[in-house]
Amino acid sequence: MGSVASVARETSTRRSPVPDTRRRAIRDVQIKDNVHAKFLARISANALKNYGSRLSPADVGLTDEQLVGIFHSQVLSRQVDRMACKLRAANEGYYTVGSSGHECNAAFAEAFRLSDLSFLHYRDAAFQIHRSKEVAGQTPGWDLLLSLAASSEDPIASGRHKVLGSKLLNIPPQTSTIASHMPKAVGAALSIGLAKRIEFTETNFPADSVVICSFGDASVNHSTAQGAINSACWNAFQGIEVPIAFICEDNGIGISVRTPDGWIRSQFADRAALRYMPVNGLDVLETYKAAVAAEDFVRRERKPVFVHMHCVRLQGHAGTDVQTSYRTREEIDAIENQDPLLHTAATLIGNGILTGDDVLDTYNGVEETLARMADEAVKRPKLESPEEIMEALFRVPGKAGRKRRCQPTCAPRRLRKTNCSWASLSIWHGCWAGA
Ligand SMILES: Cc1ncc(C[n+]2csc(CCOP(=O)(O)OP(=O)(O)O)c2C)c(N)n1
Ligand SMILES: [Mg+2]
Repeated sequence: MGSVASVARETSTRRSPVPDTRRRAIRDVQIKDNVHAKFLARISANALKNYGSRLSPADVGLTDEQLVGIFHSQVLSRQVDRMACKLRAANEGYYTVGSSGHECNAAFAEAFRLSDLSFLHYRDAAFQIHRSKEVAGQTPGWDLLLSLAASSEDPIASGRHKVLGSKLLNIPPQTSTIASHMPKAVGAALSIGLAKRIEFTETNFPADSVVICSFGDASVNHSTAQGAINSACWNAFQGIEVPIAFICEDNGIGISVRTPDGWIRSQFADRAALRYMPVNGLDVLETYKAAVAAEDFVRRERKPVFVHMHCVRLQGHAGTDVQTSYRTREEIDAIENQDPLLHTAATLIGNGILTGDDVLDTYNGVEETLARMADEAVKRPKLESPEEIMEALFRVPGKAGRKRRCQPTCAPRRLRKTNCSWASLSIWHGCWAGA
């Protein structure tokens, strides 16, 4: 145990890691980034022979503008990941688990409704960014930077952890504890039908809402995931409404442990009361097509669907991960060559929607803007004391001028008599996220 003085020193270092006078502009921070270098080189040289979709936007019912919008969300997500690494290198950021390689999940945000509660995998920044475009005044890039910099102004965790989430976007915040969100998601899906059965109308969600629940291929092995999926199937099997879209983002690995080839398919392709839909999650048009089919099925049938989205994990588990300790350089190179952003860019260029220069302008422009924002985000206030950290968790109603609108026990008496879990009913009631 350190002395009081050393603890105080450590605490003050944590509060203000980089004095203002020694701050470097984030844009000047250099990081090793092969994926970025390959993206720039291939777009600049128009070396896109191996990239792009066999489909056109019209084939899947997307306008050119919609596809450009999805690409922009993918680019912003990618550049946030790059900024996270730069912030870490400058000792200004505290989290580098990114979304690179998973960016086609933006297609699910396009296909589903804003009012569909979405319990997201921690690699779903592109989904959140894309959904944010449906609500005026959203600032997803700024919010994510505040979260990375652990600022108390981060709107979802107030500087406690980097999490995705937004009450306005109907994305309940998640911890990084794998699969922990899945029982909540199933509970929320069950509560949609339950609310109708008991004529519970105190909700802002439409009666035909569905729930989205995404997760990784290794997370599926967690007992929490197994229990959640089993529970969804068990209920659906006997005709109970469980409108949930499970999206398994299969990048073939969990930290450094490989998922055996065919494992996910073997577990979920032929399961009672679960519709299985595999998709190439590197191809944004294929992904959108599958997302539309899944959305249509789950909304109409009110039964669970399992979308198996094959993707890659670029840049390791986190920016600090040394992939070479468990993968050969050849493997890493082959994975980097499957960058979904290159596929989307090639699709846009191949369909005459954007030129290579347009793509580079978007990519570089987003980076430039984010870097300027990052310089400001690191200066925003941080939590200063244990009391501040705990304050939001144990806030006394009415104290500090901010009343909690809902407590776990606030549900009407008739709901307390049901078997439905409190957590899912309070989610359905709309009182999560400290509202
Ligand atoms: C309950 C729990 N156990 C272990 C971990 C450590 N952990 C973090 S991510 C991860 C692997 C997740 O892999 P996957 O589900 O495939 O998602 P990916 O990171 O590949 O997208 C593990 C084991 C954790 N966060 N929570
Ligand atoms: Mg994985």
